[in-house]
Amino acid sequence: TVRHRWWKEAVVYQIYPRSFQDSNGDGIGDIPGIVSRLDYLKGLGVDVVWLSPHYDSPNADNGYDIRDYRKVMAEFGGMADFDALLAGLKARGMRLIVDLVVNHSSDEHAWFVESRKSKDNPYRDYYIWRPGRGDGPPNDWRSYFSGSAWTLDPATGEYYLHLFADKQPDLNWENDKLRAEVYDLMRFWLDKGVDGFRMDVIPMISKDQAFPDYPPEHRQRTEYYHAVGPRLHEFLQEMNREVLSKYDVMTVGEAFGVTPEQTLDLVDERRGELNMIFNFDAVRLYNDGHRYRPWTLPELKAIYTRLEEGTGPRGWNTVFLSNHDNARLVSSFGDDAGPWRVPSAKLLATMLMTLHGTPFIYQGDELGMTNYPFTSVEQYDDIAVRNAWKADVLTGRVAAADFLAGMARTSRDHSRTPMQWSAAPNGGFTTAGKAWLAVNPNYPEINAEAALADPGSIYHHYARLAGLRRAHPPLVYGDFADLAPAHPRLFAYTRRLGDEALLVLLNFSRETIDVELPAGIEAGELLLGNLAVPSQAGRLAGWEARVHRCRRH
Ligand code: ISL
Ligand code: CA
Repeated sequence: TVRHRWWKEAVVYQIYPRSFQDSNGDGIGDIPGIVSRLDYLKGLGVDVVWLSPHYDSPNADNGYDIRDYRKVMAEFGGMADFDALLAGLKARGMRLIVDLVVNHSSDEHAWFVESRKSKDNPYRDYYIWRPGRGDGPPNDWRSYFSGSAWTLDPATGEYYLHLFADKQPDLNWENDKLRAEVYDLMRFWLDKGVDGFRMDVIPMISKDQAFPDYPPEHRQRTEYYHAVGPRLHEFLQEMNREVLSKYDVMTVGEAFGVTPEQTLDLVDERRGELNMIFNFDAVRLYNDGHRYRPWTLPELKAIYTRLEEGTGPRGWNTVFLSNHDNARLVSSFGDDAGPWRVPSAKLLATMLMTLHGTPFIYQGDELGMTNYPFTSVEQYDDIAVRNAWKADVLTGRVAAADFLAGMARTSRDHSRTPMQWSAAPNGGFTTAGKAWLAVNPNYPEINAEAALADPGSIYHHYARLAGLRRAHPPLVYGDFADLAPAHPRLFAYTRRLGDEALLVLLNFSRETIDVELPAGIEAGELLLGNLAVPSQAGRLAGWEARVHRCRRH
């Protein structure tokens, strides 16, 4: 039997602070802005907020490059604002998890400033330094933001490793002192009362100390090489023993490069590592290295079955299809054109909130916010886009039109445009003339004020789904079974716990379809649908989603 835990029952909402709500008119979202929106989150049915990095940072990668792990980013406010956020959430019965970015720091972190000074500096081994090979870097590892993962530092003539930007040097987890520092900074935030961590690219912290070139099978998708290094499980068990086990907290690892088969070792409750991870298979279905890849429903469904089987009763999954690193939910997995946007966004909400695992809602998806109509490279802010443009387009390797077509479907900036709060200028995000990243021009139609006023809105559908989850334990703890894995349009599944089973029916297309269920399974009472007038039993209208009691005989 599965153990009951608050974080299994929770609905999590991700806030990207730069883009959530500006309170002081500088065009940048901030913590007081978040505090002013806590009732909005409570009304949505949120239990836990995950805050993307709020730490002091020079913002080479919007806060994923941390200069001081114990300081709040000045643009976001100060520690008093952070404390007010935590208190405001707790007062409303919600919890807060923060981002832990410890595969790398900023090159402006005091440790790195010291580390690069000399080969015998006491902080030298906080980072990963190697001499070059011939005239070049130590090996063929590549940065996820284009180019080599090694940068030559003139001060000592050695290269430092950075799997991300050159301003994000990788920390050296082989060093006991570094690990002790990380555990210390974790305690700092836990002692303040935060309820856990989302851990950035955590499977990449352990590196093969031979630093070999990529094995041929991992040259394309290098994340499958960098994840799960030789000492990963040892480090995570140590972190759990030293820190996590002493608090009642939740942890979710960003498991870029971890397969469903490798997942249980990270989240098995007997092993004492993490509670859950983000598996990337679903969210990356349409995104093949910045190129759009058409995906099919049977592929998506197969991923959920594979995760169910891979994780089993002693592990736990997450459910998410968007975040600050991916394009918008409704534009990627639904249909954001005209009349289909609202029903398809509600269908996706229904799926996220009824699959087996803790659901993560990304800010703005509860409004059905869409991809931004980017047309030129200058409109993008993301370092991933800007570096790839230089590395691929300016060198003639990729045609500009192809690059832009790919980014128009996959760029991270689609999800980073500001929240659309109202029909006021800049969507009510800021009173500044200009937000740090342009607001989507569809804000007069798509905004929170309109959603709150409309009982049929996507926002209110999420709230009803959160209520349904709370009322029906099978939606949290029940097994998942896909009833029609090969069907190209229908996703039909049951969630069963003991004698109680629910049936979820989703039509991933504009066409009306017949629901073909296996013998012995029937739709019972309708608990929640996404259309004002649900279709008759046995049918689903275009993008219709329904949750029924399940009758079996
Ligand atoms: O989005 C990507 C590249 O455009 C991914 O490769 C992404 O970098 C990867 O999923 C790791 O993401 C996390 O770490 C990065 C940071 O840029 C992302 O925002 C973060 O979620 C480096 O800290
Ligand atoms: Ca601000």
